[in-house]
Amino acid sequence: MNAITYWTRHWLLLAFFALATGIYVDEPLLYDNFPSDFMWAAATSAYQIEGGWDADGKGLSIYDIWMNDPNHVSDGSSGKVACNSYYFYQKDIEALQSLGVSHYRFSISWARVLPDGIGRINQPGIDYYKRLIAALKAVNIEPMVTLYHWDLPQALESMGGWLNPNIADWFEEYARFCYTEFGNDVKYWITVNEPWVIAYQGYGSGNTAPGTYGPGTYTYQVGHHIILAHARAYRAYETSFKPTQNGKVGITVNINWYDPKDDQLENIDAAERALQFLGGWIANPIYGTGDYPDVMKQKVGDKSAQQGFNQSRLPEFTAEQKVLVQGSADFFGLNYYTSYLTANKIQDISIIDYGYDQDIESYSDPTCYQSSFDWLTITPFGMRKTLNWIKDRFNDPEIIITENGISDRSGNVDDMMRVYYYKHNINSMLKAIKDGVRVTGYAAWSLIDNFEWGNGFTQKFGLFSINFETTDLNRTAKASARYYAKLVKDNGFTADQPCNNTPI
Ligand code: PNW
Repeated sequence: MNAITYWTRHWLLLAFFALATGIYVDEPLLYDNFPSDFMWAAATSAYQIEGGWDADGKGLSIYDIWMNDPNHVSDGSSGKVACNSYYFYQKDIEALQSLGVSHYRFSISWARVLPDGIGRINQPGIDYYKRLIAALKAVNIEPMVTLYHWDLPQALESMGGWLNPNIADWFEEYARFCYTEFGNDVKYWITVNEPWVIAYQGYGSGNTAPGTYGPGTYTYQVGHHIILAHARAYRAYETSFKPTQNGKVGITVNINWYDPKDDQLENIDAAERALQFLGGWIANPIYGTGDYPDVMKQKVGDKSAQQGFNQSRLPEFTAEQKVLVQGSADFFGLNYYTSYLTANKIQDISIIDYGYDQDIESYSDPTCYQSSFDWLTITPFGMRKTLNWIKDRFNDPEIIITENGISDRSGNVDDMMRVYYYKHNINSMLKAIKDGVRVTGYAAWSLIDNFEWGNGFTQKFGLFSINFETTDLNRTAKASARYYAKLVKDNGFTADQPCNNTPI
């Protein structure tokens, strides 16, 4: 039997087996390269790594307050010290250097530079980010900076936080301040990380800071204010900074993939609806029509009426706001982690909740590998599908993957599951690029094991491990760090690795 016949038969058999049993089968890897200017990165966020929670005049953020309550963290810990990057940032840079990445995605702690959110500045906080940026550039690593990764200054929360429409003014002031201080050295800005988490968890379920409850009302109002604040920060850059600084500004949206659980039309529609509620909610105003997706306007509008509201719980953009918002991004930041199966399910009308507004049910495919997080299974195929979906729905934007990664609880350095995750997700991204999706960069989440919000130090996403029992908090490379470094060095997939030169 010649090789072609062998492989054809092999794949037919595998496909038959997969269809007959419903078992998920790896797609063959594509051995090819990324564009030569592709940006490789690793990512972190301020509260999760910096520590120095009250150092040198830093103001308090909503997470400093929230994490003071040990009931809010599964291991009773907090981010007071975390990876101590406020003092140990050189250790992070050494880790980045050993990966060979061209970019580092980190976030600025708003309260570290503007302790009250607006007005008064904190020079030592500014100096910290200047030292970090200078040290990165000294070793040819470009900063990719998130302005807001959830740590709102408490002084602004005391005035209503993201529920106060004035947040658009406050955020523009903060953004202008950062462009002025750091903009000569920063070419990629991400305004807000994952509006969905802020709106639905922070001000919806109230499961995370600031812990405000309003799942069917505040959620949409906060989403609205985030979109407007983002747009103001974008326009400020466009008019006052871009001509001299020449950078790009985008926003990061978290989208997981939703497949229909079968080929029934109502379930196909349900999967698209889930994607529109999760991703389209933020992306359609900015990258699409300047307005919320039709399916959201219709579902939330109809339900609001039935529930006795005199207007939709989903706010409306004025004509002026649509102009402000539409096209307010130079790239699309995507955080992609996992995929779900979806079915249509008409939900109880008495429950006023963004989740119930969607009339869906979704669950993880039990045949996929499970991480240590219940929401995260390994579904690399969803990466390619999500990227193509974004291209098709939102006018073919430049896309930067700003997060992608997997957690375990052991933190072991022989982390085969993470190697598998990165290999197949990055390969799926490569296939999307070959499909014609304009992906220009990729950031692995995360550079180092860090403070995973309500799960404290129990969920580990790092390419580098940290023993949090020690005071030196040294960063130790895991097998995944070595795997990622090779991928970055080769700028793609080569078939030269032992045990890795077969199609699977
Ligand atoms: C991201 N989901 O949040 C955040 O940007 C990071 O700060 C965080 O450490 C990382 O994911 C890992 O959790 C997400 O439910 C939160 O699909 C929830 C989801 C996805 C991302």
